[in-house]
Amino acid sequence: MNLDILSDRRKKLREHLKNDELVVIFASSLPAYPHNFLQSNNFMYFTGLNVENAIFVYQKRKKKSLEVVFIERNNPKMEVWLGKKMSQNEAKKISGIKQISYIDEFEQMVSNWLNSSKKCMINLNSSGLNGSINHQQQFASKIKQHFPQIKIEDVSSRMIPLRSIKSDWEVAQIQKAIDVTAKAIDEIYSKAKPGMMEYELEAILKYEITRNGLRHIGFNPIIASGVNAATLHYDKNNAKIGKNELLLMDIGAACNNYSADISRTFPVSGKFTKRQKEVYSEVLKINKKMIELVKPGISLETLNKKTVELMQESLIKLGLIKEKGQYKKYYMHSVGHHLGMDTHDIGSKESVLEVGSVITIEPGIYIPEEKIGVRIEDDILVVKDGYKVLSKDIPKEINDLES
Ligand SMILES: [Mn+2]
Repeated sequence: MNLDILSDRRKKLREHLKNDELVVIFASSLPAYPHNFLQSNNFMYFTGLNVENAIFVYQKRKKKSLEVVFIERNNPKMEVWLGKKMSQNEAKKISGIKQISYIDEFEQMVSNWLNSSKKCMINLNSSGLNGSINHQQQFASKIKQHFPQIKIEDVSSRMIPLRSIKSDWEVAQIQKAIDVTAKAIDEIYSKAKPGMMEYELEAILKYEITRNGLRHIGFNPIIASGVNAATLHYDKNNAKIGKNELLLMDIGAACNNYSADISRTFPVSGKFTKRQKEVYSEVLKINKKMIELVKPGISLETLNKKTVELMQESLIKLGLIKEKGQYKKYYMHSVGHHLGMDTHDIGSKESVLEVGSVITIEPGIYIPEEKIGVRIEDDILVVKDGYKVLSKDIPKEINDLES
């Protein structure tokens, strides 16, 4: 990764801080076997380091800001088991951060900096009162005990203005994730047959993603046939695919922590029934109309309202509802979200789109009593004169899906 990209991000962070404010961002820990390590997005964003148990510290100072990464020391006795730890020099080279210290020095050094701070921002990653306490939450409660005068804040609010506008490099990572997902979808289109298990298609997805050079998926894939497609977060993927059923897949590879998020729905037997075609056509029409509305200055909220209007018309036309107010029975989610390092990326629902925003457009109609669930989801980049569909090459026309 280009060192200029990383140092630009840290410079931008500086613009969003007051003097002496401290930012402390913890890397992910190494998970238990299998070691499918996925770095914390905010840590990755500023350091580019794929190293576990590290900590990034930033303090805005009048002249030159403080930038330090703390990493684990190499333990020669453990080398034969786990390999060598990243060295200070390697960390310096990859991140462009000059000061690399060791984790065992963290508490003493950070105490000095806390002495001059009024506020400390941490990637708390709270998982609620019933979740386990992570390292950063332990650190936060230590600060509360030793430095009760310091205000602690979650770092997310400072990350929104930085991460919600994507650079060319970031768009290229999302595009790569989409292109690999597209290859997997092509394979699924050609190999899916009635009688197969949903997880066989999940296996094709994971095989194609790995074979094409990406090691992570963005989120648990949804491969849902028939009535399962009407369960929004279905991810059991363990049912047998019936004859004449529709299959809804909501899937995405990840490239350098940037996720694709694509939904496609198709007839596994190769032909839509008359009713399936009616429902699919309405969703496709709304998908296209909503994409055309994407442009700088429009808010996700406005897009949501417009989608509801179109849905109400379609659901009445399909004979599913009589009054507009009943639409939630068949369409109950929002039309899209920001897409980036998190599949549901940071950014509020009220946020107004800007050049460089990346969002999803994903209308859907779900009719469990007819065993039909249809969602068509594309990934859209906001550009100066409107939109660019990053997933435009993934077939969604009825003719293409039937051939
Ligand atoms: Mn989505």
